[in-house]
Amino acid sequence: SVEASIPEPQREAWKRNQTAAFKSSDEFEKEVVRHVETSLARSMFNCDEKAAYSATSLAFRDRLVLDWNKTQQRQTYRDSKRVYYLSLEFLMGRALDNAMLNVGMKDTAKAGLADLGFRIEDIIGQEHDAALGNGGLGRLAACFLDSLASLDFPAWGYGLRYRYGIFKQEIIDGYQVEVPDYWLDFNPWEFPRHDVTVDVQFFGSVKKVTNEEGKSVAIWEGGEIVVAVAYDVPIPGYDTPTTNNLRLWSSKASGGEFDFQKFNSGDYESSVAEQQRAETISNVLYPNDNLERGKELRLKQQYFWVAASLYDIVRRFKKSKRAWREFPEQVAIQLNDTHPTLAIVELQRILIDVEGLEWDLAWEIVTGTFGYTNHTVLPEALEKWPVGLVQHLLPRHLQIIYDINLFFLQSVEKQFPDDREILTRVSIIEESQPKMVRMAHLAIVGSHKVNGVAELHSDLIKTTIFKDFVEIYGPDRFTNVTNGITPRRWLHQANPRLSELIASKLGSHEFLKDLSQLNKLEVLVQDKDFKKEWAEIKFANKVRLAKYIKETTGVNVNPSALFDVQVKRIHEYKRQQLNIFGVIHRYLTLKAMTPAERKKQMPRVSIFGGKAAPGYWMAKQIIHLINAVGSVVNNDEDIGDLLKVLFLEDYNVSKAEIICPASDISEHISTAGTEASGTSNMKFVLNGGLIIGTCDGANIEITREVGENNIFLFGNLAEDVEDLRHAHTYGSHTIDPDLAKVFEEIQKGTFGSVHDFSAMIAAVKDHGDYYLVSDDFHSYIETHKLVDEAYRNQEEWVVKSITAVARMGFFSSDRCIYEYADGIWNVEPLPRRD
Ligand code: T68
Repeated sequence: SVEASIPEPQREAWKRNQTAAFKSSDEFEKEVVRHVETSLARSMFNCDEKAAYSATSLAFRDRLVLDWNKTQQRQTYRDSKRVYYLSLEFLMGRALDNAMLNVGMKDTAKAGLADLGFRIEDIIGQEHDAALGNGGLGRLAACFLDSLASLDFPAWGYGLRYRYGIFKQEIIDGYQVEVPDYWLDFNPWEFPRHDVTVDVQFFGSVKKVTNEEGKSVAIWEGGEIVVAVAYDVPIPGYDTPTTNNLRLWSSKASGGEFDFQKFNSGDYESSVAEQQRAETISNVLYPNDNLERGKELRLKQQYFWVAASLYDIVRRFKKSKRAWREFPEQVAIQLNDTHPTLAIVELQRILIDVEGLEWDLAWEIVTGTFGYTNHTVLPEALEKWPVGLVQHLLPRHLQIIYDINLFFLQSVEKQFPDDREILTRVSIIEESQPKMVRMAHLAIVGSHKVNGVAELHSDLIKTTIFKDFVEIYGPDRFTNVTNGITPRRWLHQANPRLSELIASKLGSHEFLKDLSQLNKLEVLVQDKDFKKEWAEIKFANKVRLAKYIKETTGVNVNPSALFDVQVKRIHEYKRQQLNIFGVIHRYLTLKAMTPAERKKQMPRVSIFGGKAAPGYWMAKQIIHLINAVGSVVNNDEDIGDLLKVLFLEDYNVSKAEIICPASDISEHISTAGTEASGTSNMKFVLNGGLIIGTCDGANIEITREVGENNIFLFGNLAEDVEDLRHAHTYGSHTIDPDLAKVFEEIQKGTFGSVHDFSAMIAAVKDHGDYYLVSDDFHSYIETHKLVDEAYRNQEEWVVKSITAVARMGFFSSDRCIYEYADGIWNVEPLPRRD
């Protein structure tokens, strides 16, 4: 056993003194007070909510670390295969509530904190979100970490420790303003590992030399070194002692604080400048979602993180003293999008240049190790890097990329001897001006599996952007793993009352680990008391959101109105513009009615939230229009409670936890074929909200599961999009008459800023309506009428809501992890038995 490594006499002393986790609220209180007095160096007379939060978190962190130690010991001792999830983004949100629930100690903490004079909700509310991500891709990584730990998989996440996460959004005069998110002033959840460092090389040159065996080898020399320092974040599983690790790298200059030579020679400024340049690498998260802009610093971030992570993974493998061939039997690495694709090249480099393996064996190891997940078909989001930039920053890697490409194209040529075109199409190097490295092609060639994130999306990548690769490798290299969400955070934590109601009916909380058990709720749809309680919980959640809206915007909303929510990154393809045009149409319709007619209408609250990338001008105009419409509609006395329009500032994970449980209907209305999956669609339905959506991404599978009667679908299908776009450009393009009226109203100045909004209108009227806003407008409006009608029948609505939740079991991220483990990683859980 592991213990045998300590000699007998000392072993006793260690065992006797081992730290024990708190078991009662008394013991928890002791820990909190100790942390206030020692770790925070404060007295009990000076303990505000922030300090109480810090001390509570430290008490829980201590607990997690004890579990973390044992989990890591066992994984090392058993030498089992591990999964490494490489993601440039982990959108974790708050950690304390999650840690309390996952270790099953929230009630204990609540009692202890109450004893000390605090309300647990206030303490939880002190925490700053860990917002190291943009949107769905980063949140998916966070849900996967929760599932991996909860299911006892030996798994690590690897990412970057950005000093600044996604910016904080403020709305000033209706416009988005970005404020830096400095979140690290006190972060109790991370452990700096100043002893775990990796030197990462950049720039320099390559020389070929002949070694003693007469073999030509490449030596990469010169350039500069940046040091990667590890920061570890414990990831607790739900209802299991398994605690995994998220390792985030931070950059610092080599040579410590600053270059002493330069310092001593009097060049103080340049020595500090060098330190700052090194630190820049992990300074800031790029705030674009579904867009790549080819900035040098971004490529530096990618290589810095990939090189440090691979060094760490290889170092761990080498300790096992196994043969290199066994590497893929011990290590599975998943690439979250193409951002970590350089890992493929880096592993090949380590194996051939550092470890001296033959190319072919090395390449077999590499492809056996990696899997690649694609998250988008949007052309502007596919990563490409100028060859010249890669050459400059990573000269040896460019050579290896060229060699990978050469061998790949040679085999394609053999397979398709009469087809020159295919070589141009699939080449890793795009022969453009300037030449570019196509990261998706490199990721496909270097992986044994490529997956999309919902059925439609996985089919689309096979028939469009990666079609040639299906011809080359056969269909088996491509697979689908439909996304999922963790029910721990998105049901149990966000909606505790609903979670408890379900647990009381199912007899336990087991459904939180086996979400398919929700289907046992379906027999209860005729149970009057159950339906009543179900409806009461939704109402209470709406009251809570209404209170939040009042506090943050000053607007009073009626919690009995139909809450209609669209919260996600602002993007033309996600079509918030369609939503706000629809809202204007509703406003005009109400205005045209007599007061008697108006009385018969269903009151609505239209809620928007989401960030626009700072450089995405059109997205910012959409935010502005939503706010402009809100200030007119919300102050119109003819309208009153019949329509309110809100834009909630700074949408993030912790706000999603308040918003998702409070929706009646949420909007997932992307142009068909553009949203790879979507995951908030799943969060809303799991919380008893229904969906209005297009036949896109996971909406299609949600429909299959919950049934067509329990979802509101509208709009053109993906298969028709191309023809419609063609017709806009080459045929006559008529705008939907109701939409034309909306445009006229905007252009009259009803919502101010005619000039600002003209580009949004022109995109539809004059520039080909790429996102099919006009084509889908009529069916969108008609479908909203159906929503209003359905909502009138509250009895039926609740039945739909319960039925939909009962059928959502498939969308747990636990199911995703089992599919990845089985079909891509070939790993097994390693439960702890203590
Ligand atoms: C999202 N992608 C997809 N990208 O849009 C969404 N992009 O449909 C899907 O559900 C989700 O991934 C999970 O699979 C993103 O969120 C980004 O945020 C991003 C970040 C950097 C560069 C490109």
